[in-house]
Amino acid sequence: MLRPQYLPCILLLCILLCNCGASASRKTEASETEQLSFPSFSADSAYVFIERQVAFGPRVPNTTAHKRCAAYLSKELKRFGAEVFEQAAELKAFDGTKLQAVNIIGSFNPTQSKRILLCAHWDSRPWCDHDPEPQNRKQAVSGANDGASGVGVLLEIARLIGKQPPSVGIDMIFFDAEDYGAPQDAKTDMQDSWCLGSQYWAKHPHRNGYRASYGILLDMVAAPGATFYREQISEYFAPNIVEKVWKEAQRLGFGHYFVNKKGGAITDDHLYVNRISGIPCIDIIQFDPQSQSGFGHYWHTVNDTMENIDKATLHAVGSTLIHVLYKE
Ligand code: AHN
Ligand code: ZN
Repeated sequence: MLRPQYLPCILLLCILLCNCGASASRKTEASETEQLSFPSFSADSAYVFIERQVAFGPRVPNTTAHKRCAAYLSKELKRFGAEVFEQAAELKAFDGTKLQAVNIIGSFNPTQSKRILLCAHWDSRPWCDHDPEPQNRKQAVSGANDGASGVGVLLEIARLIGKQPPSVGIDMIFFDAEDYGAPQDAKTDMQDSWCLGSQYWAKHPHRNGYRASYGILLDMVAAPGATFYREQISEYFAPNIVEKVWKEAQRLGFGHYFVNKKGGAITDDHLYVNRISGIPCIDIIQFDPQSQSGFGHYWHTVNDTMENIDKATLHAVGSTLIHVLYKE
């Protein structure tokens, strides 16, 4: 039988239990609202954006495929409502070749002062110099993963932003001439022979005094089972952005892709955005400690094709970015 002296305790217990229930249901409501209010990233759509780029052929500067793809990328950004700048420049490659390069920039909500920069390179490498077969090494890379994947993810994000703008302004830059770097057997230290488009943009921003709160670079974001480690140049210049993105990825259940461990220090477009523009910028780049190059087995080989593009990887990267952007 219930003794009256226990009554206050039982009442207290009831109150506590009820409160727990209420906060649990509030939590579910919050995540449901989040699900409803954030657009959902379509990996199928990103896949098609990659396929279209690859269909032009290798996007090597000074080729027809390159010119046609530039027109396609500008047209898509405009279709999704961006203000588009095509920044053309003649850039000198390590071997003296003059590259007719173009950085393609799309601005969403251009009057908003809080801005985030999203970038990827859109050119492809003129040589498969890491191919195990010597006879393949003079061919250009198809660049499905190396180049087209980052741009594909960004075009899908552009499509979603066009339909439902986030509160921040977004600038997308598709950098040219990232992948014309000197092959490893070149005698001198040629670190700055890579990333020519981003070096040019950082020295000549499309708007005077351009600022963004931070930047995110995507490079090789579509290989099956890809792993993205916390890249060291990103950690040095933008540790809080690395933390924010990796934390969001873990929360969404993508911890197998976004490995919470230190990776390599990689010369990529973000280095120049950090060093020259002073905008803290991270790099989400495939890092595979098992492979010889560190960038996966298809890197700079004839196998960087659509067969090695994986929608599950695209989904992990795209969804993480959507959550980061719409929470700002
Ligand atoms: C270097 O190999 C020095 N950096 C890699 C940058 C890169 C090439 N990203 C894609 N292709
Ligand atoms: Zn490359």
